[in-house]
Amino acid sequence: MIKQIIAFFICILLYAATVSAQSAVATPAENLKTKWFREARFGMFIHWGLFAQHAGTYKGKKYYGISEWLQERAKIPAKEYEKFAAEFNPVDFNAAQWVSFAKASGIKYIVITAKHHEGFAMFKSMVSAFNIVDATPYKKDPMKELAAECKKAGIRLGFYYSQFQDWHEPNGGGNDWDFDNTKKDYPVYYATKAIPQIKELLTNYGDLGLIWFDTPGDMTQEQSKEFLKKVKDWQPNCLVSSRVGNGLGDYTDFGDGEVPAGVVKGPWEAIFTHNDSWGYSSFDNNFKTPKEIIRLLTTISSKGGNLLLNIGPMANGKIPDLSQKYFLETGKWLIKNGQSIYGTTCSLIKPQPWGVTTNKPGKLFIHIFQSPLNGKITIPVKGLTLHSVYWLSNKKPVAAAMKSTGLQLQLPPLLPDTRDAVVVVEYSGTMVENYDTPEVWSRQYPEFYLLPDYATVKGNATISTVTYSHYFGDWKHAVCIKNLQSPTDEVSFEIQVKEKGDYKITLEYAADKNSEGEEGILEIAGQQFPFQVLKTGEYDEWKPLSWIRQTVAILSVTQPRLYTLKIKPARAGRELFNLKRIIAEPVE
Ligand code: FHN
Repeated sequence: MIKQIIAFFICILLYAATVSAQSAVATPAENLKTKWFREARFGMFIHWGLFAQHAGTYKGKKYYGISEWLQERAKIPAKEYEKFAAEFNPVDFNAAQWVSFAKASGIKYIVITAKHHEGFAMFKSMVSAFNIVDATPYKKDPMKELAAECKKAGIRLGFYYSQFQDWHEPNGGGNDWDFDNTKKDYPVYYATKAIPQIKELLTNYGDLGLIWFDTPGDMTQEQSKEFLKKVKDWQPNCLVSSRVGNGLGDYTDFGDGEVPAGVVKGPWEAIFTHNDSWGYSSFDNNFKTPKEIIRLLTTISSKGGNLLLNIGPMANGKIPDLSQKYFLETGKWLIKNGQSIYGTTCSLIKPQPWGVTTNKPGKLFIHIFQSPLNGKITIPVKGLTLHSVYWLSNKKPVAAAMKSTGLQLQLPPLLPDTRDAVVVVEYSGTMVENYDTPEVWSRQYPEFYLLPDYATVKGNATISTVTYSHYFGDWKHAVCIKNLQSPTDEVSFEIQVKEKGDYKITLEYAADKNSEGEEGILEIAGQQFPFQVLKTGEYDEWKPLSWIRQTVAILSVTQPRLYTLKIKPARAGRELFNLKRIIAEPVE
C-alpha cells in the first residue's frame, strides 16, 4: 500500500511536468523570440551525468527502465553517491566530434543535462563543489567546450536543469531516503543552489537557446514565475520550457514519449529518447530505427511541433554505436529532404492512408509512407494552380493533376525512399485548412486505420491520452476514445468507401476488469454489429498495458459511397474500453 502511495506521489510529481505553456495567443515579440525554435524541428537531447557510469547496473543488479534514476531506485545515500564522482573521467569526450555528429544528423539544437536529479553539475560551479571540475579526475568543463563548438557550428545550445528534484541536497526535492521530506525547505534550495547555478549557466556559456527545466514537483506559481523571470533577467532571448511548471514557459513540452492528438498550435516539442532510457543503459536495445525516427519527425512536423530526440552517452564520453548509426542515417535523409521539415508549418489536412503533409508558402510537401497498389493518391486540397510537382530527393517529375476531388498524383511502382518519399508541389492559390474530410477506405491498401485524433465524439465520450510504462519511467502514450458508458456516448467517423467488396473491421483496445463483459455496438450502413468487451489486463500506469485486436464486423459493400461508422455502448453501464484505433482490412 505504502509502495503504491509513493509510486502515486512520484507519478504526480513527474506528470506535473506535463503542462501547457500556450494558453494565450502569442504576441509578435514572442513570435520573434520563438522563431528559431519553431523552424528548427529537430533537436538532440543529451542525458549525461554520473549515472552513465553504472549504465543501469548497481551492485550486480540490473535496473531495467530509465538509468538516470538509479540513485532513487537503489536508494543510494547521497554521501555514497557523491563518491562516484571520483571515478568519472570522460577522457573520450570530444565536443567537436559530438557537434559534428549532431550537425551530420540534421540537428538544429542541442539540449544537455547540466544538472539532472542526482544533483551533480556537469559544469564548473562555484555554488556547489559537487561538479565535474572540482569533484572528478577529469577536471575540465565539457559544457564550455560544447558551447564553443555549438557556436562555431551554428547549433543552438540549451541546458537541462532539474530545478526542484536534487537528490544530493537536504532541501532538494525527491530524496526521502536520506532526508525527511517534512523538514525540507525548498525556498532555501532554490535560493542557495538552483537559482545561483542557473545564473552560472546563463552568464558563463554565451547565448543560450533555452533552459529546459524539468519535474517542477511542489513548486508554487510564484516560484515558477521567479525562475522564469531570472532566466529572462540574465538572457532575455533565452527560451524556457513549460516544465518550469504552473502553465508557464515559452513553449509546450508534452509528456516523455508523447505525440499529442491532431495539430497543435503554438510552439511545442515532443520528447523522445532513442531507446527507452534517457541516461546510458548497457542493456537497453530498443533503439528506434532510421525509418521510425524519420516517420516520427515527419509526423510531429505535420502536427506543427519539434522532435527533441535523446541520446545517452557513456561515462567515457562515447555515444552508443547504434545511436550514431541511426542518427546519421536520419541525417542523410534530411540532407535530401530537409526542406520538407525545417521551417515548415503543420498539415492543413488529416493524416491519409499514404502518409502526411507539411507546408511552406507556395509549397506542399507530401510525405509518402506507403503507396497504394495502383499508385494513385488523392490529396484533399482544392483550387490550386500547379506549377511543378517533383520528388524532393532527385527532382524527377511526378505526374499530377488537379481534379474536382482534389490533387491527384500517379506514383511509380517503386518509391525513391521506402521510409518517407517526399513529393513537392509548387503552386499558386490558397490552401485552406480542411480537416473535415471523410476517412478513405480503399482496396488499394493492405489495411487502414481510424485514429481517435479526428473522431467525432458525443455525450460523455472523450479523446484522451492513456499513459503507461514497461519497466520504470519509460513512458508510453496512446491517444484513445474513452468514457463510452451509455448509448448516448458515441464515437463516429465519416468514411468514403472507394470500392465494393468485403471489409473486415477490428477494434484495438485495452480494458480492465471494470469493463469486462460490457456490450457495445458498431453501427455502419444500417447494420448493427454487437460485441462484448474482453479484459486485457489491469490498468496501472507503472505497468505495461496490453492491447487486443478484436474483429467485430465484416462489412459487405455493394455500393461505394459515404458511410458513417459509430460505436457506442449497448446499454448504460461501465466504461467500454480505451479504444486505440479501428482497423479496416479489405477481404481478399
Ligand atoms: O525524471 C526525468 C527523466 O529522468 C528524464 O530527464 C525526462 C526527460 O524528459 N524528464 C523527467 C521525467 O519526465
